[in-house]
Amino acid sequence: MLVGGIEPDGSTPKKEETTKPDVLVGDFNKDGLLNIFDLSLMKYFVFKNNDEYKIIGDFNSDKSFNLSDVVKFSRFILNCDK
Ligand SMILES: [Ca+2]
Ligand SMILES: [Ca+2]
Repeated sequence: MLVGGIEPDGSTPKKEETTKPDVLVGDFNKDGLLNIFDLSLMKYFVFKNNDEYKIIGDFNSDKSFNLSDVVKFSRFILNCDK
């Protein structure tokens, strides 16, 4: 999957691929919403080394899935899911 911006052959990728991956980041249960259920799953999966969760769990876009993503996602959920 393309994460950076320019394809190896120099072509410009489609716009939607540059802005976000084909999964909703943080949507661990894949219901199209970001809420406390995803946070629970994120906390569970953060200790698993699985490439699928590396993409979906990278909430702060630093290309790795770790506790800093969980912290940021927690704040996001607490501010938005009242
Ligand atoms: Ca969800
Ligand atoms: Ca991250």
